[in-house]
Amino acid sequence: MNVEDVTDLYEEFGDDRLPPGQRETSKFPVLSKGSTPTWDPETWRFTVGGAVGNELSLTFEEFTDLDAVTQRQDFHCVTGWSKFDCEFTGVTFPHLAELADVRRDATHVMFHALDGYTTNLPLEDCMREEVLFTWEFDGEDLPAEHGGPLRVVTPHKYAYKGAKWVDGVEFLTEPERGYWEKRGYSNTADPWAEDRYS
Ligand SMILES: Nc1nc2c(c(=O)[nH]1)N[C@H]1C(S)=C(S)[C@@H](COP(=O)(O)O)O[C@H]1N2
Ligand SMILES: [Mo]
Repeated sequence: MNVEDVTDLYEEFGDDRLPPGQRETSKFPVLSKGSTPTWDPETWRFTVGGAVGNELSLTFEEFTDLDAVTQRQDFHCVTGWSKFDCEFTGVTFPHLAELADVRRDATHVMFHALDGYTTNLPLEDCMREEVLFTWEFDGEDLPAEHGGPLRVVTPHKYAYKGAKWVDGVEFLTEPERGYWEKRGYSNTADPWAEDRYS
């Protein structure tokens, strides 16, 4: 499969690929607020709702049948580590937004996950090709502890903006805060501005 290298996206935000205050690691640590949730492929649905013209409810098979891309991206955790050159396969956020026929009054997005985690972003921060709903990491099924069956990755933001075990996207007409955004982590989460805390 063709792999698109998007690791140069940092040029939009800062001078260095490694954001300030981060150190590079080759490991892939796991950070979850609780334990890894189980999922049942029979009942699991990925739902899209809120300010959309076309609500979606997709099985995992239907989701992975959508048009997918593979990208090489960097991953920045707010706790100070960055992992370069992660290969993720998935559906881009703009593609999903198009399928859901997002309404013109939508301004913000809330992601929902199986463990009760939520995270929010302005719509414009989501409407980028690098924001992926991914089920494959480095050519293998995304490991459960890293968010399998499906997670979001946000290489232009600290990784808490990417919901693991994502099963819902809600388009909002006003801002709301997610799990960590209510508990002191930055609402904006720009790694190159070191927006770690609010
Ligand atoms: N559903 C869910 N998504 C989540 C979290 C979580 O606890 N639950 N933790 C977030 C945080 S704080 C980080 S740093 C990344 C960690 O991803 P990783 O465990 O794959 O390294 O997932 C984010 N997404
Ligand atoms: Mo984190």
